[in-house]
Amino acid sequence: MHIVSLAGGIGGARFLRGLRATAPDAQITVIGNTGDDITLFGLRVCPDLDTVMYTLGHGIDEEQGWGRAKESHVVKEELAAYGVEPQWFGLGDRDFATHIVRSQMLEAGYPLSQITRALCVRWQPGVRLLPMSDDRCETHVVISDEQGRRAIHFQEWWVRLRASVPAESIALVGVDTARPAPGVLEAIEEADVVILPPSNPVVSIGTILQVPGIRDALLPKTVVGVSPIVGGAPVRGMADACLTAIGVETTAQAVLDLYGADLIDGWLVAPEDEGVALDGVRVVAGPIIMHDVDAAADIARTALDLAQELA
Ligand code: GDP
Ligand code: FO1
Ligand code: CA
Ligand code: CA
Repeated sequence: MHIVSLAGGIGGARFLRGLRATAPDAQITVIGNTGDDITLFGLRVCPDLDTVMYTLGHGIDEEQGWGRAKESHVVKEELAAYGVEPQWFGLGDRDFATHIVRSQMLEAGYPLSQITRALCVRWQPGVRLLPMSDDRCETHVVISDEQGRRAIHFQEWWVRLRASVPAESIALVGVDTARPAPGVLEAIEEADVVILPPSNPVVSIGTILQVPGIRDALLPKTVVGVSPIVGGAPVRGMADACLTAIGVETTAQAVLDLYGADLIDGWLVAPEDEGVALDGVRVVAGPIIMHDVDAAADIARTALDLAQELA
């Protein structure tokens, strides 16, 4: 069986760990969000790809959900001693090595998809991890503050400002001319089922769906999604700030409506959201909190069984 999954960072990665556990014989292709990517200190950082790679490769800082386990921050301290900005983004020493390898390969002319494959040789994530696109396309957020109305990189809004300044709009810069990375459309075409993990519906899944060709390729497929919103709030993080920015309520219903019945065939919600409904979509209520790998595997199993039933 071939499963395609779209994924952001922490929510996506933890779900994929469960999916891999419950479907060890399946071929899983992950299309990762690269809208969060940023160049810092001359190095290309791909937070969501790395979160998936480290989580599935047993190298993640489990508590934090991103970055490397057993991390140290000597390079960050040394950069700060030179007064080099930004100081609000915490790159660890071990993580730096990944960005050095990636940046070196980019400089040599390799596309991100090939670089990601090379990095995964070390991490052996047990899935095929593809960036949504080899073309640079980054999420920016329009805010107004004492400096006026301006667009800042998504990471500055999310990490430095903790999404506390309202986003007036969110734009994926470069998406108009971005093409799906090699293998992305082919994987969707060949997929028996498509599973959307509980990733951020705006800046993770929403970003991937904006890459020209990806959403259209998904429409004829059987797609089952897991709601990232439970009882009117994100399970973790600040996804509500992203939804508000695009005028969508923070509910499991509104996220389903946002994705639409043309895309979604099955939708898993928490027991408290069991009233959620949309014509043409099978909504199933049950536990969707990933307390640990076993819980994530149970949720992935429910999603997969539903997808196979609907396929
Ligand atoms: P990020 O890139 O690190 O922000 O991670 P993702 O985009 O993959 O996922 C973030 C989303 O996952 C947030 O909106 C959370 O509400 C959701 N999420 C995190 N943990 C869980 C969980 O255990 N269950 C569900 N249903 N959603 C979760
Ligand atoms: N998130 C933070 O909240 N603070 C950080 O300093 C930070 C550094 C960081 C470094 C590498 C990486 O792969 C991820 C990192 N993250 C950090 C997480 C990440 O940037 C965001 O949570 C996501 O991009 C939002 O999905
Ligand atoms: Ca992300
Ligand atoms: Ca469909």
